[in-house]
Amino acid sequence: MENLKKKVEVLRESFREALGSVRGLEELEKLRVRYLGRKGEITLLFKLLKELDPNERREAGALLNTLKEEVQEALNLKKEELKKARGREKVDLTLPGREYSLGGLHPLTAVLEEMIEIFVGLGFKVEEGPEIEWDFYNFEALNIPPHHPARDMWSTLFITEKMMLRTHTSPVQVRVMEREKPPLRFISPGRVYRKDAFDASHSPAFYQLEGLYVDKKVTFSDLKGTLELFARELFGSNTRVKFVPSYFPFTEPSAEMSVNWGKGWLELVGCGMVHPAVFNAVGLDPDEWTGYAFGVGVDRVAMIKLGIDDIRLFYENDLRFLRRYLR
Ligand code: FA5
Repeated sequence: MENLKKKVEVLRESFREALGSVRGLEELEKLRVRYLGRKGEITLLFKLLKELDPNERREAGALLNTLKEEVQEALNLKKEELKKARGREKVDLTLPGREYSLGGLHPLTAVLEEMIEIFVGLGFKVEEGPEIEWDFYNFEALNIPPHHPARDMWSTLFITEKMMLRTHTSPVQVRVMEREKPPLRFISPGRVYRKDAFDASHSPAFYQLEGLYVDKKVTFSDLKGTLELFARELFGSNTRVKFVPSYFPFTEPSAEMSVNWGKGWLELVGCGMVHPAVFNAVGLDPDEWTGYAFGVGVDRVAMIKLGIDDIRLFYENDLRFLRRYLR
């Protein structure tokens, strides 16, 4: 009898241990067979009952039954637990992995950054100006008084009578010259707005990159040389450019630089020598200072660079288009 009691204790202990390390339903079934199966350890103990005398048999039987029930119950509980866990963790290992996109630069941003790098390499600093601008900076200080016909060329959205969405980056010229004494050499990239048609080569919101160089004895050849160099750096050393006389109220003489892009010439840059009236507006003596200024159409540059013939592609946010130019 004592012997049997000990065996029951040992079995109870070993079962507990084994149950603790069960990881799945299959293992659990094996455990059940090992203890309660036809040849299971508990089942075999019941067979020993015969060998005991009748008095002891009762007590031993009760002992074994308790053990059997305990084990059965523990097995049932564990089974429920494992089933629940399996429901929670239904992992389909055949599913393809999830793709996380890191994103990239918009083609306009990428081209703009390349342009900035070229000018920084030539010694230009980078300045910023506001997109909502005063009439004074966008027009008046640039020698475009009220009712000047040039205002029609740059019609835009007005916020108040004196405040508007800037039509070009040239107001930054005025802001910097008001603030700092020459010599000055900077570029200023940014977004500008116009009441323009949305067609293949025009957008009502687009990007410009302004440039200003003010020093003593700056000449038109300095301007030409710099812009030609810029075009060749950007489009390759065989690039052909041409300067055509033009008119801007804030430069004199004025020109436009076009670049040949295979299918013809595209006007990319407005430029010229800083007009004396602009120097006067910012309190610089036009007899002492000279300068050149230019404004590059960033979108047009990007069109040539990427071989695109419709500016609207940049603003449609069609991922199939944008992905082709991700860098
Ligand atoms: C100007 O805006 C002058 N501020 C440029 C300038 C700066 C001249 C400094 C002299 C000295 P213009 O309006 O031509 O100029 O515009 C400059 C460039 O912007 C054009 O050559 C063209 O490449 C681009 N551009 C003009 N309008 C649009 C538009 N609607 N969509 C896209 N690009 C445009």
